[in-house]
Formats: sequence, structure tokens, C-alpha cells
Amino acid sequence: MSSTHTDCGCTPAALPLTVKDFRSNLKPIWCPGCGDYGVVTALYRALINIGRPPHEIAFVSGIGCSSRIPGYTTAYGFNTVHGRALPIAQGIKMANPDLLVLVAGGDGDGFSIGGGHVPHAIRRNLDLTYIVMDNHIYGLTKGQLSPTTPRGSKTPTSAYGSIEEPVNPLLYVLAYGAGFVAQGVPADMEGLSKMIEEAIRYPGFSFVNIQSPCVTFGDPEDQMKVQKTRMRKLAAEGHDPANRLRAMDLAQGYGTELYTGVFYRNPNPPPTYDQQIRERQEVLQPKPVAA
Ligand SMILES: Cc1ncc(C[n+]2csc(CCOP(=O)(O)OP(=O)(O)O)c2C)c(N)n1
Ligand code: SF4
Ligand SMILES: [Mg+2]
Repeated sequence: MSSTHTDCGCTPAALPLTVKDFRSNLKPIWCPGCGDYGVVTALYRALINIGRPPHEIAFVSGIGCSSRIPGYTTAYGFNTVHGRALPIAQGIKMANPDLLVLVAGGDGDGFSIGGGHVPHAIRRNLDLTYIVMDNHIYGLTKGQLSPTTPRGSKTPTSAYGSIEEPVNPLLYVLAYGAGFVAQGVPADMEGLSKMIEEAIRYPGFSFVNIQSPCVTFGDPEDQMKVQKTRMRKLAAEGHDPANRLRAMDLAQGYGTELYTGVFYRNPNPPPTYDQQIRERQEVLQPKPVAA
């Protein structure tokens, strides 16, 4: 890390952080052109603006190409088990609420095997940021059908075209009450890094769905070049992110429209789980016995 004290290893807030502080020595092994490169770059930029040094950040993922991401950062990283990033992240946050806890993974990791954990992380409302790299495919295991694969797509496990209705990750998390919901694309680096920063700053569970193209097994219509022509920024459409019902309405466009930006930000964030536990611990603290 470039801007740390060599003696104590801490990063004084006065020194500005740079990409070098967050990029690890590990060289990514993603395929050349994979959208996940853009995601990690956007994340570095967001973290620089957040200003917390890497040793104050825990980054938890599941298993998949996308779940390699913590290893490419200098934060404390835990590449856990397929579909189990959220429960582990919740445990980490409970054990050390002062840590900034980031969670990441793929569409398969989050909405197939791990789909049952999402509602509970949302309703508990721990202060976590969950980033899903949604490439509509199981990338790591060579291109099988994922929960967000569009109907009709041909993959090794849907040779005649998928006959399944895909999960809509945006509607899913909105329906369960997530306080912050956004969608980005690596093709819009500035917009993506800003929304990740905003998600981290939101006090409670925040979700960012990133349409991150898989160049090896993904649909040609999902690639960055096409995204640039298809993306529609919600801010430019005049969307008010405080309007949850409108956010749900727009989220229904998942799969047909490529909206980017903040769908929903709760204007009155409720207390987080971690906050409530702290308050309860204070109340239940044994009182000193009067002499
Ligand atoms: C319990 C378990 N089941 C299945 C697997 C095999 N597996 C590894 S990654 C993966 C899917 C990856 O897809 P996704 O989460 O969308 O991530 P991507 O590779 O597309 O980024 C599967 C099925 C596993 N590792 N562990
Ligand atoms: S297989 Fe797809 S998701 Fe995995 S690294 Fe390659 S391009 Fe990225
Ligand atoms: Mg995937």
C-alpha cells in the first residue's frame, strides 16, 4: 500500500487513498474482456472516495468467476462457499460492527443456491453492501443456465432453449424491502463507481445489480458494446429514487429495458440490526450494585 505508515501499517485519514491502496498483487484470471474487470475498477474508485483503509474492510464472496473479486483487493477477503456469502457476511458484521462489510458474487450464487438467504439479510437490515455480477449464466462452470438466463436461451443445460422464467433480481430485493437498490453496467464506469459508493454510504442493506458481461459464454446481446447503446439512465428519465412503487414498476423492465442508476433509496432508513443489538446490549448491561 502506498500511503500507509510503514511502522504501524495504519492509513491516516489525512493521506488520500489511491487505487494502489486497494489493488492486490494478485493478477486477475478472468477472461480478457470480462465485465468483472470493470466492476473491480469501479469498486476501487468507490473505496477511494469512501476513504476507509483496506484493513477496515471485510470483503466476502461465494463461488464463481465473479466471486474471485475479494482476492483482487487488499481488503480482508473471504472467498467462501457457493451461495453462502450473505450468512457469513452477516456473522462478520455482527462480530465486528465497525468493519465496512462488502459482499459480492454472481447471479447463480445469489439467486439460485443462495437465493434463500437474500430475503433474510434484507429483513434483518444489517449494514452490508451486496454486489451481484449478473451475467445471466454460470460462468465458472462453463456456461450453464442460471436463474437470470432469459427464456429461450440456448446453453449446455438448455440445448433447445430455456423454458424457465428468469428471476428478476431488482424486483426480488425491492419486494423484500431492501433500502437501497441500484443497477449498473461496466460500460458506464463513472455511473457504476458512484452507485457503489452511494450503496456503501447507505446505512443499511444495499444492493447493486451489475449487468457484467461474460464474453466467453454470454449472449452477444449482453456485451458491453450493445449495453452502451441500450442503457437508459434513470436520472435522465426523471425517476425519483424515493418512490418505491415507481421503482418496482421500472424494475419490471428487467430483461427488456437496461435501466441504470438508483431505483430506490429509502428516504427514512430504519435502524440497522447491528444498531439495535448495540442499543439492546446497553439496556441489558447489568447495573452496578449500590454499596
Ligand atoms: C455447493 C456447490 N454447488 C455447486 C458448485 C459448482 N459451481 C461453482 S460456481 C457455480 C455457478 C457460478 O455462476 P455464478 O454464481 O453466476 O457466477 P459466475 O461464474 O457467472 O460469475 C456453480 C454451479 C459449487 N462450487 N458448490
Ligand atoms: S467465463 Fe465469463 S464470467 Fe468467467 S471470467 Fe470468463 S468472461 Fe468472465
Ligand atoms: Mg453468473
